[in-house]
Formats: sequence, C-alpha cells, structure tokens
Amino acid sequence: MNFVCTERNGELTCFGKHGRLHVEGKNLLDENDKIVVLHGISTHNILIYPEYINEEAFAQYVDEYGVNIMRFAMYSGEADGEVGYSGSDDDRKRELEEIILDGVRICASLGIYCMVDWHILFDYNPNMNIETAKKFWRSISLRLRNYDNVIYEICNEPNMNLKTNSDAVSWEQVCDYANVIIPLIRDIDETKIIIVGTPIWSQNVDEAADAPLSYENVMYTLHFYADSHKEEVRDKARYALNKDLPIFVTEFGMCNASGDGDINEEETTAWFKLLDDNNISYIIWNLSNKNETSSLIKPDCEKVQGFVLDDLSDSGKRMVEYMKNFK
Ligand code: IDC
Repeated sequence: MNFVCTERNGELTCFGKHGRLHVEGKNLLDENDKIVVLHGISTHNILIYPEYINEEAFAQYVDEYGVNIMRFAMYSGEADGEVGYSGSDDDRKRELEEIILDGVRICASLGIYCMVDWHILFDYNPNMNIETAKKFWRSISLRLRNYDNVIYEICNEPNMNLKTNSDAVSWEQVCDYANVIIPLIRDIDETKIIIVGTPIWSQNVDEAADAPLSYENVMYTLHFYADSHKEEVRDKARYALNKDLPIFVTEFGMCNASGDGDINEEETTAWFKLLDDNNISYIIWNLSNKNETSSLIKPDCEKVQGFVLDDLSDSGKRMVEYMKNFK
C-alpha cells in the first residue's frame, strides 16, 4: 500500500513522476532508474517551530519555489531550552512523533518527498542515546511504513564534546550505531533510503568513502555552511565521489556554521556548482523567522504561510531564486 499522491490538480506530482527512490553507486535513482535530484527546506527544531508545518505553506513551496523535499528536524537531545525527544515523557514523545506524521502526511498529499531527521547535536555521539533512538526509529518506521516518499536520516551530525573540546566521534563509532539502527529499521521496512551522518558535523564523507557500510539504499550526509566550510570540505566531497560514495546534503547554510553572520556569495556559488555538477540533492537550513542569517523568513514576519517575496530573508530569497531553476 502506498499513501503518496501521484496526481494533484490534474498533473503528475513529483512522486507521480519518480515513485519510490533507490541508490545505485553514487546516484539517487527513481523507479525508472533515472537520476533524480531533490531540493528542499529543513525545518528548524520542530519542538520550537511546529507551526511552520502546514499544508498551505508547503503547497506554496512546491508550486512557487520548486521544492520537492521537506526535512523535519527532531532534536534528540537538549537545545535552545528544550529537552528534546530523549528527555520527554512518553506522552510528549508521541506528540512529537505526531508533528512529524503531520508533516509527512502533508508531503504525501502534495506528492513530494520528505526526510525524518534524528537531529543529534550537543548529544554529539549517536550511541549516547541509542536506546531512545531505537525506540524512536521502531515507532516511526512502523507508523510511516506505507509512506513511500519518506527518507530516514539516522544521525544528523556526529561531532564532539564541546565543553572539553575532546571525544570526537569516529567513523567506527558512527558505524556501531548504524549497525544497530539500520537493521532495526530494515526489519520493519525494507525499502526506505537511510542516510548516515559522518564525523565532524557531517563533513568527513572521505572517511565514510574509505569504509562504507554494507547495506543497500544507504547514503551519507555532507553538511556545509558556506562561510565556514570551503574548498577543503569540497575536496572531501570530491574524494568521496571519486570512490562512488552516494552523498546527500541534508543541511546547508550560506552563512557561517553558527547559522548566522554574512552570506558568503562566492563560496555558496562554488558549492552549488559542485553539487549540481554531481547531481547531489540538497536541503537548506532553516524554516523559521529566528533572528539569524540562516532563517528563511525575516524576523519581523509573523506569518507561517502565504509568504510574499519580501517576507523572506536574504537566504530565503537566494534559495527560492535558485530552486526555481529546477522547477
Ligand atoms: C542551529 C540553529 C540555532 C540554534 C542551534 C542550536 O540555527 O538557531 O540555536 O542550532 O539548536 C548545524 C546543526 C543545526 C544548527 C546549524 C547552525 O545541524 O542544528 O542550527 N548547524 O548552527 N550544523 C552546522 C550548523
């Protein structure tokens, strides 16, 4: 059974054209074995900004901006004064899953793809909360089994203990986690693409390329913030691509790694070129009006739908202008 709309307003939807996706070599392919490239938007923390998940807004992104994927950031640990999924009681956990389900249903009705992101961040080692991660992925996999438009991202950014500046998570440690979570998901759902984070805030795709996991339909995360991550990170991407590693940029920003600061136009353009030349899919951070450069909505705009161009921040305008090329 498939719950995703293939037609809308008398036309084939994106899912109608491409169907269930799979991975071959470094490429993301559609059901006709043609390369498909996804472009879209990530929510901010869905615990803080759930109101941006609404049908009218998503329909606008699809129809006007050319978005074909949305990403839902489920913060696993504590951040921005919220305890995250791991610190929540069972009722609240269920409520948080409902927010994701809502988003998935909206994407299904619009016939676009979406990504469920287990957003590890300050809980820098995915093994730290693995019991909760197991609980989350078991529940989500069961609930989303019939949604063929969904992709799973099982650990946003393995990183390090920022308090002690030590304990950087190794690729082996990420694999330990992936080797538990991937089989757990596959037991419930054999088909979905699963994306695995890489060391150092998902920059070290070179390490994954040297020792990839042995499962099918797996991709690897590359994240960049253009004013912080430049040619040296693009070189890691080139190295990995040369080894045929399938890469998905599940998050990027045009500013620096804090999510703020100036947009670096030159580096953003260099990144877009690398990604486009290699048919790599990418998703921009973030859907909110928080007062920071990476937010797509201006801080003084209170709307959560029905945006006009002037409601968008500079990042928002730049992204929209860019994605329209792919409509
Ligand atoms: C940032 C948000 C910011 C928030 C912070 C902590 O933009 O508003 O206060 O997280 O929750 C990442 C992370 C992503 C970060 C983003 C910018 O995946 O959660 O969002 N970033 O710092 N990796 C590199 C940069």
